[in-house]
Amino acid sequence: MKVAVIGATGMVGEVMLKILEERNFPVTELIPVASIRSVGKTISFKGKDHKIVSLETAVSLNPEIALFSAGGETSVEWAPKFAAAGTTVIDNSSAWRMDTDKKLIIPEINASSLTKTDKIIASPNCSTIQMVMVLAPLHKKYKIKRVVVSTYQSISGTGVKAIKQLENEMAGVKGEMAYPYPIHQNALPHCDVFEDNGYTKEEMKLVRETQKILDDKSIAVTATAVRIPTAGGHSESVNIEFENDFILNDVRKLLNETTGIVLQDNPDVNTYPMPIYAHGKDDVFVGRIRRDESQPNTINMWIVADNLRKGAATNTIQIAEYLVANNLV
Ligand code: A2P
Ligand code: 11C
Repeated sequence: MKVAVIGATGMVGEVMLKILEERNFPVTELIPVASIRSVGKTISFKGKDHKIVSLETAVSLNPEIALFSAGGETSVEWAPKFAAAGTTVIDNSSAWRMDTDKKLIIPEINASSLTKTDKIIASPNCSTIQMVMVLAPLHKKYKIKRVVVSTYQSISGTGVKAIKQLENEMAGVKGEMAYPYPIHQNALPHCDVFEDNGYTKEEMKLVRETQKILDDKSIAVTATAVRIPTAGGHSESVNIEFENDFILNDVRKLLNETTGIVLQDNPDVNTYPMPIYAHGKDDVFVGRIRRDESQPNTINMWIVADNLRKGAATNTIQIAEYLVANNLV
């Protein structure tokens, strides 16, 4: 496969390259793409240097697959150009997720809906992926009525600028700010921009993308997204109300048996998911599973995943793997 990685020098792009290597994705030719600032520089892939090219050059090279992670604007403009040239685009930005003609895919859940005609495929937002990985098997068994989620999101979700801001603040150095306030020793109830309804875009992604992936508009979701000064992954406190009652140990067993989920739930020995353990891993970790004693058929849990891996690069590459395995490219 001729594979273009759009945004190859970015935080997610770099992880994409690493994962393509790790999982031995059948890359016969790699086409790394970044902004004009980076064209001509080299990146290393499988021990060899590769020259970064422009988007124009990449389209003309006719890759079979293009993995996009260079921001929404680049995807809006360029994904259709690649698709028109016959390339299958898998897009990690928010550009196409809610487009009614585009599929929003978490491979473990809904990859079977993909066909050869899907030329632009969207990968969900990081905080959505880790939550819906856990919600999907529970919805199937107990039918979800309502979800209340609060996130504790890593600064790596914002990009290099945010990591630099934290480093500067910790070193007491003045520098460019990724956030409107200090992030060191702070918590910002503000991820992405505010919408007219008073929620942030990140919060509304959790609502809209969940309903689309689970193909069920009746699931009520309400979210509060918070940025905290951690680097390894996003954490989420999730309260789920079901139509039907459950036995706690059945829930644990179901999640433990679900591919892509790791159960870390033993309070007796302080076992629960944390970003420092999820960092660098492709699984979604779930723990602190307990009955919500304030109302019937309701459960609380804590979900953690590496936002740059399963939340972004890994999910995108798993979609590509599914396409290759099923002869859809
Ligand atoms: P560059 O490194 O040349 O700026 P991050 O989200 O971590 O900041 O990374 C964004 C990625 O998207 C980088 O690889 C960046 O390249 C790339 N990028 C940003 N703007 C464009 C653009 N207009 N065309 C192509 N790539 C872009
Ligand atoms: C964050 N979820 O951590 C973001 C990063 O919609 O793809 C990715 C933004 C997106 O803030």
